[in-house]
Amino acid sequence: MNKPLQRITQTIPVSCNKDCGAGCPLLAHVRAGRIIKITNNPAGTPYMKGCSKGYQAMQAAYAPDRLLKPMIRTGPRGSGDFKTVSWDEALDHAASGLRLIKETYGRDSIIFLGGSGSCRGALHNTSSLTNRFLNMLGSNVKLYGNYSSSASDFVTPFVFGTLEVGIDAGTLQHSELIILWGANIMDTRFGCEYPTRIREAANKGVPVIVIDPRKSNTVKLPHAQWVQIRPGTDTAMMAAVLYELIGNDQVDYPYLEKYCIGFNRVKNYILGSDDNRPKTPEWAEQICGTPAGIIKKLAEMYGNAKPAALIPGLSIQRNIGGEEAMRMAMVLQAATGNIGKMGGASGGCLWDGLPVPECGEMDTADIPGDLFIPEYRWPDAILEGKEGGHPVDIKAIYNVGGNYLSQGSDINKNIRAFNKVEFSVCHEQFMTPTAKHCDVILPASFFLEREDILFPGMNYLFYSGKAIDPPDSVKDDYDIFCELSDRLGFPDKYSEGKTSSQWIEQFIAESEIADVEQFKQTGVYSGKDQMRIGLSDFFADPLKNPLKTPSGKIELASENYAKTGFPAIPTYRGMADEDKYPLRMITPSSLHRINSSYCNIQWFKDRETQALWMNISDAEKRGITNGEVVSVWNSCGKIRIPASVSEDIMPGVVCLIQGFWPDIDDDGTDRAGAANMLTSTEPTEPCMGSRTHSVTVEVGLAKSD
Ligand SMILES: Nc1nc2c(c(=O)[nH]1)N[C@H]1C(S)=C(S)[C@@H](COP(=O)(O)OP(=O)(O)OC[C@H]3O[C@@H](n4cnc5c(=O)[nH]c(N)nc54)[C@H](O)[C@@H]3O)O[C@H]1N2
Ligand SMILES: Nc1nc2c(c(=O)[nH]1)N[C@H]1C(S)=C(S)[C@@H](COP(=O)(O)OP(=O)(O)OC[C@H]3O[C@@H](n4cnc5c(=O)[nH]c(N)nc54)[C@H](O)[C@@H]3O)O[C@H]1N2
Ligand SMILES: [Mo]
Repeated sequence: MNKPLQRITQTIPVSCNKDCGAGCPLLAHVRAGRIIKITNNPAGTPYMKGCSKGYQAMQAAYAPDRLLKPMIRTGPRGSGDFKTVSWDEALDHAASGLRLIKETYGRDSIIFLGGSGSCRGALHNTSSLTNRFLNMLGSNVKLYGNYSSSASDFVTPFVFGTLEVGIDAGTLQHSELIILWGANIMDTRFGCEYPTRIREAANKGVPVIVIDPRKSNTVKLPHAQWVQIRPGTDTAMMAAVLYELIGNDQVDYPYLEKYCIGFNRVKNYILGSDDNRPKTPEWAEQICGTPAGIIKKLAEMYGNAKPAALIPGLSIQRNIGGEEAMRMAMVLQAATGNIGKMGGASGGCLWDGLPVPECGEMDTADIPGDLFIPEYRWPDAILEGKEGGHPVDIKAIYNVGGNYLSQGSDINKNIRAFNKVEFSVCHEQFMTPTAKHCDVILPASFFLEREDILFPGMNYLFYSGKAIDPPDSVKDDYDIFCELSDRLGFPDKYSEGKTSSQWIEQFIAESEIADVEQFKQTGVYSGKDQMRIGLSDFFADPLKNPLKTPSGKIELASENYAKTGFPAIPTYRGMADEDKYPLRMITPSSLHRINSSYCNIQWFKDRETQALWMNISDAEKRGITNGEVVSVWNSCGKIRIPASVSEDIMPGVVCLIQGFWPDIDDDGTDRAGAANMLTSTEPTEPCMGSRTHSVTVEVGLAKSD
């Protein structure tokens, strides 16, 4: 006899479409149309493991505060006063608003904010779908760079001539030493394989050195060693490590000769031949707050271990001079001969650092243009416009897959920018602070509610099936854009007459996947080689396969880089003059959120309380005890939250985990602990990217209300 339908559990392969390297292969267990649990997908390798965000994703899909109906704003921006309307009314309103802006101010007056919401999909990709739409509308103004990796993306081609400098995570099984330099891999994930691979190495007894101002969860790995460092001073410590390697004769000169140019110029800087200031561990101790003896020990371990993988987090480049920290990490891996070797690494960003299997994806229909604004400075561009030297006057915001009133630096400035534009549209799943400031909100589906192909940034493709139906009145971003395109006069251009599933079929047909049925059934397609190391052709034969740098070699000194106005070699820069408050603040990510996503979801909220991490000595100086409510302030803003006082963070540094939506009271104080109340939009140069870890603050006991 057949089982009644409600007792049959189906399993459907799904894959988190999130910005943490994403693409963990998972299985949704569905009974009577509802997900009852999500587990790892056994079709993946045992190294592919999800995290709480994937296993509990249904908590977000079924959250009571999901946006279910289109809305139009009725009260002042930010008030949260909206009326629920029909889809027709909302889409008509959005289309006519955009048309009016375009006709009144020209096509280049609309800016796209967001994109990271679901940024790994071939089709349901908040970035490419929105870019395609705005390009077809004729809007030409583009944001360049991103909050994540601007400095790294900027410098890597100067050194290697390419961004493809990563490794497959499996190659770490050959490492004799892993240095996680500002990388909290166990929480701040770079895809689904790194945590298990690094844990495996640690379990085997491979030393894992974690260089971080705070005791992150990664420090809790077996045999892990925590090296404390003041934020933003990584270049200085790296220079001192190199000083030691040179002095201990642990530099691989034949390797440098064969594969690199410019080491002698770096060496002159390190030895102080140019500026009379040798970059000794004692010199670095003053800057980094790390005892010289520890720096010497680190250099000794590094010089002796072959091969060694120095893996930088993106945190080290989200700093003033973050460009140089990335370049110096590459110099270290070159000096020790660890680039291009199994078990080594390039010293560059691991993320998305190698080609992925061939597969079709949504075309953004780019149009040539020259109106570029650095993403980090979008609110400045809106507030200051052409008069302030920006290329355009922005009059409208199109927000999809972003929550920049929480995540963009300087929330107060961002609110002013949102209040200045004449029109704003948002596709969202939740009433985020950003959605609250928009004129039209269109409720969007969740990744579990639609079919897609995922690019997890490894040599894999994942298929993510539609596990559940979206709530009745919720649409996919793709369908929303199709309907708007109809209204704005390019009906067939956007969709090319295809439904979502027809696009997916097409992308798979364009892919290298031979067995489509198996791909859809298992959810996993593996590229051929899972043990790749970036630049392997070059290392196999540097003369036959030169790099795309001017010299054809790895450029540790780059004349092209010098044209940006900064030295050809990486040097330590220091903090900016305006950063005058006594404590440095870092704002890293949480295991239980992806940026600010899920910060409103009860299951995730229950697992983390926001508090300001503070060292005991800094707290004592200010008369603060553990758990007391403190004010944290600088020239950008002010927050009030409890202090968490311990030795888990080094003296002189405080830490506020990022990704809490601000809750700003009438006197302008945030009570949620939103990190970006205190960050500034002053970028690191020349990349014009984020410097959210180069922030100073003061802390004091909050006066009771
Ligand atoms: N769980 C989870 N995973 C994520 C994300 C998330 O929100 N949640 N976000 C994803 C995204 S979008 C990105 S771009 C990446 C971000 O990746 P990262 O930038 O690497 O992440 P962070 O958590 O900011 O920082 C990593 C560690 O560096 C430390 N740190 C901070 N400043 C410094 C510094 O100046 N020097 C040194 N040596 N250490 C420092 C922090 O304390 C933290 O433990 O992570 C991705 N992965
Ligand atoms: N202080 C500080 N600030 C930071 C950082 C830091 O380290 N410190 N990290 C920075 C980094 S690296 C990044 S990448 C940014 C990220 O900042 P954001 O791009 O703003 O990322 P989220 O906060 O995750 O917001 C994504 C939004 O997209 C929505 N969403 C998810 N999926 C979909 C979908 O399919 N369709 C639609 N329409 N919406 C969807 C979610 O509900 C969520 O509100 O934050 C940056 N901000
Ligand atoms: Mo990011």
